Amino acid sequence: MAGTIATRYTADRLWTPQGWTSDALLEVDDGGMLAGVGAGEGERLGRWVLPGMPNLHSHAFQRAMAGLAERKGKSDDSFWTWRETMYAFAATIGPDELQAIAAQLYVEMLKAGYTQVCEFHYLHHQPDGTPYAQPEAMSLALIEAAREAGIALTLLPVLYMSGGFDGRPLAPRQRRFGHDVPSYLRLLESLRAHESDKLRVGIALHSLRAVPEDALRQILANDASKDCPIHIHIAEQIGEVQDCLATRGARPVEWLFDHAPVDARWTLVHATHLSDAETAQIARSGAVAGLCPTTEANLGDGLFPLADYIDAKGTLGVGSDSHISVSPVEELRWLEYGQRLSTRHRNIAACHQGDSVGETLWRAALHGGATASGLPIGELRANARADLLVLDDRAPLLAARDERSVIDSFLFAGNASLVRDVMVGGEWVVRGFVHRDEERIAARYRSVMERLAQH
Ligand code: NGQ
Ligand code: ZN
Repeated sequence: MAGTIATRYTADRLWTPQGWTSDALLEVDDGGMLAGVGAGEGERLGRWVLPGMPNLHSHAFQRAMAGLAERKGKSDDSFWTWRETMYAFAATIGPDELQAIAAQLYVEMLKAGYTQVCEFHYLHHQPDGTPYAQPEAMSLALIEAAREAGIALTLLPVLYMSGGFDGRPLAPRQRRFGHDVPSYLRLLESLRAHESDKLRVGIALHSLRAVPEDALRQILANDASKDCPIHIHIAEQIGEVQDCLATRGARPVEWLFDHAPVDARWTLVHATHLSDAETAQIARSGAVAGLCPTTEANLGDGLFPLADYIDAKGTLGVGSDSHISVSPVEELRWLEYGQRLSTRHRNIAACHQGDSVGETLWRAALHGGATASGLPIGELRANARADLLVLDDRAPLLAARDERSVIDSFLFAGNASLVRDVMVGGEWVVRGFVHRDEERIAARYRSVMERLAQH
């Protein structure tokens, strides 16, 4: 239900799904939703106003280990050796550390232009696997961090039950991730009590390695999984495809489609290694491909078949995943550059002559990210949440740019952020490049990191 109009803003140029419009009036109601978008005068926002970007994949705690896994190890370094480093780091994080790290990360996300984050959360219990006195303590730390930073959250508590495709038990370092189906459903139910316009609770299945077939069936049959976003890591590494073929006789994406009604509620995170048939199948299903190009590069995953997927009208969005980079600009830039490097061509994401690569990617990621988040975001239209970015129109890089070139310049021509102001749900969280609470949040983060470094 629409509330009372609280504020009227005017954008010199407003990004809409159809392109830029001039002198657009945005009416924001007192619940932070857009009551209407039309013509008229309000408080002037700036020259270039666009929807905030949803970040569809985050493991917040990993922000604090960014840069600590870049030294050569004793064996051949790979995704799997990185994972051991990550597990050791994860073991040091409790609720207070998680809240401090996540709040800092979320401030950085907002300043980079992300206004919603899908948190794929699996650090549930104490390091030895014993639940906290309050079993949802770690999830609550994330909810609180998002509230402090002012970013909207899709919280995806992760079901994690086994240590491999063969159903082997969790390794000691994975024990704190684990649930059985009933305790997982209890966690979901307790978290749903916190839902609001800025907090959605969905479901995450860690991977086909971690969720046995029978548990998948139970979750999908339960009412708790109806009508909410469902995310899963899939086909990120060749080794994973090989193990799935060996134990289940099918490739991961192929197996998933044979065992689950995959549709637009689903986000398939990474989906890097696909046969042509799997690429077409994901595109047809309406599921979102959750691409995390900077992490996928950092971990040596491989390249997603972008051109075929876009040709097949597939839905995609981006995430910052391990947070070695926190910027939708860099994710989209590297999504395109990976393809250019491997095909030795240019302008891969654009389909038709004259199409802009930047606009195509920004528009696609808004739509896919919104779908993955399960909330009315990603578009500045009536009944959507008022999540917007104002670009720095005084930046030299944007001098003399017009509607045809501004997004390409934003995505491909810079290093310093061009995001000047950020609004989430009608509230200003960043103004003039400064987050409303960044000093306190950074100071707390520093002291937590210094304490962790002493152990
Ligand atoms: C994760 N991250 O859960 O944090 C995973 C690694 C795994 C990425 N896949 C662990 N990027 O897949 O087992
Ligand atoms: Zn992940």
